[in-house]
Amino acid sequence: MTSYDVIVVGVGGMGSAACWQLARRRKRVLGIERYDIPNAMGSSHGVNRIIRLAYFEHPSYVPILRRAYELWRETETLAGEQLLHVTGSMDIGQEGSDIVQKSLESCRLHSLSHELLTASEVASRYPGYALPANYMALYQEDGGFVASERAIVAAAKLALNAGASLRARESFVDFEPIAGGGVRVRTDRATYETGQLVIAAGAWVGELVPMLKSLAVPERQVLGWFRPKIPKLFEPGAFPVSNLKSDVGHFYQFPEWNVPGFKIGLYHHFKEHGPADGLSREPTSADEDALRRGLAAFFPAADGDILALRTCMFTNTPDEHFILDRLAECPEVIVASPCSGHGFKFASAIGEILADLATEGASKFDLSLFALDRMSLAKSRDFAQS
Ligand code: PYC
Repeated sequence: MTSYDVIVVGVGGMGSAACWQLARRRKRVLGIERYDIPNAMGSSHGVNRIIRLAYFEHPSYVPILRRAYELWRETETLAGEQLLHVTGSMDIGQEGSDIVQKSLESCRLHSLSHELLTASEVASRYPGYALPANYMALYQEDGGFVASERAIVAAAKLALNAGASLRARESFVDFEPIAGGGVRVRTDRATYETGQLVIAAGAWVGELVPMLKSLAVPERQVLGWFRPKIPKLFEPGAFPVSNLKSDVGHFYQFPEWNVPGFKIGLYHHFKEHGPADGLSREPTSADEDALRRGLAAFFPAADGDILALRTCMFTNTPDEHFILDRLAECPEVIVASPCSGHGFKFASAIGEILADLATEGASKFDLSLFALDRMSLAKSRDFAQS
């Protein structure tokens, strides 16, 4: 039976980075992916994902984000391709809103340069934004986006070049601890032995690790690209990425890049939950209408013809923080990646954290926010049923 130092299940954003970080340490690593590398079934396709430092979700993410920026830069140097594009980022809400306050808290705690802008200041700097007068924005200059599909390709190639084995179209079936240490991993094609098992299976994690079913719930998400009526307002130099919380939804948006159209998403779109393979990948006119509500309210100059709609998956935890921990029942198994829709930007750093956990037994980052035991199972059952 073939044996490895580490097997990584899921070669998407986190898994590809983990495979590379392990292979560059000269570990025998196998990455297993049930679809293709890359693919359009998971959580990272649709061209790009936002990256930002002023983290309104929690200030504890900021040190990991700083490392993620460094590693994205290293990845692009080694891959010979720009992956991280800095446009500046804005967190936008009504005056006194949580999103702006929490983003400000992260900036102050971590000494991040930032500016608070009124709606009219935003309009004069970035005229693609048409915010109501009672809105304000926190601008942070380091925000931007990562070319997510290309980043997976880059990490997978670096992993292969450093000696990793990657196998696509192979499905994980189950694992069992081996008496005396290690884990036996069964797939639909083979059985392997490994010292450590990293499960970075995104929206499939709850199916692969049944105890996580109620803690990591897949959700259908839709991204839309629309033809701007005034294209120059939505070019990367003219339009910072943003998260905008409003009475009509939490929208997130990008300048036009790489494919035609201004890109917008509605966070927790229609709150459609279910098994990852059961959620429809087919976009509908109702999906388009939901995104157009954001265009009409805040980006009227981008409210042109529809150019593309893509579905992807979120994997939500009850408190929307990540899971990055070992399984108490089998400590050789490390789980990563239920990221509640905001994880891709971290993939470069999470790859390194997973490699540190698998090879050193610890990370230099405080991972307590991501520990499994923070979530009581009773609460999570309520969450799974809601
Ligand atoms: O991290 O800014 C973000 C984001 C918005 C929607 C999904 N992720």
